[in-house]
Amino acid sequence: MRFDVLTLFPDIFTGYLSQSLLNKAIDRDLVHVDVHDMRRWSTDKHQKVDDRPYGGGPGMVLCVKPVVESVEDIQKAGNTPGRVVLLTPQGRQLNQKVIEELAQEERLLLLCGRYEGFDQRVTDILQPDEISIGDFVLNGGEVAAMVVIDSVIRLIPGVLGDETSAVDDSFSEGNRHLEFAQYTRPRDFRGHVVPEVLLGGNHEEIARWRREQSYLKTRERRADLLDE
Ligand code: 6GU
Repeated sequence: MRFDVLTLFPDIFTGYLSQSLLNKAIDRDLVHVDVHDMRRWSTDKHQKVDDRPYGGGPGMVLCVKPVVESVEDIQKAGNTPGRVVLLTPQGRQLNQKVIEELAQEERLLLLCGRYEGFDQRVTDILQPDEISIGDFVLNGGEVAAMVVIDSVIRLIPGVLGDETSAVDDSFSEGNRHLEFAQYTRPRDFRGHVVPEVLLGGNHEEIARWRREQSYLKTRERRADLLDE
């Protein structure tokens, strides 16, 4: 799967992209990520890509020209045009279902906003899939773009070591419960002991205990998931 990220702050992505899981996926050609600095499409001598809003008001608005032209050029540079995703607090809210939908794509273009947002004509012309990661405000779409990449790549076959591990994830299709508690050595840490059932080796009993723990935790913390 190929991701093209369009941002004014490409350096934000370097640390994230070099983390081992993603790096391995990139080395094995399962994932390809290109980060593009939108300033490259500025025709201004100071590489300006934003301007004051018509009608007045605080802040700056990202200009239509560099944004639309960068998307057009980047689309042309690949084999197939990608689905354009615009990260904005005004978008539909991201959840695992949306992630599963995005993971079906061959290519995604992730447009990261900054400042007070984009000129409306960016949306009118590109008709992107507008996505928000929740009801809170970030300084820009970069962290949200990393959230999208991070959760989408888990679903690409071969990216995770164990192929089944994403299937069991909370919120995945057919799985609407929180995960049961896990323990590893030591058995006793300052008097906090591992539940006896996990030490016995009775797999049926362990599975039953985990299902029950998972249900109880979901009922206590996220009863809304059980209603769905
Ligand atoms: Cl995608 N962008 C910004 N700037 N703020 C957000 C967001 C995105 N999702 C939630 N808040």
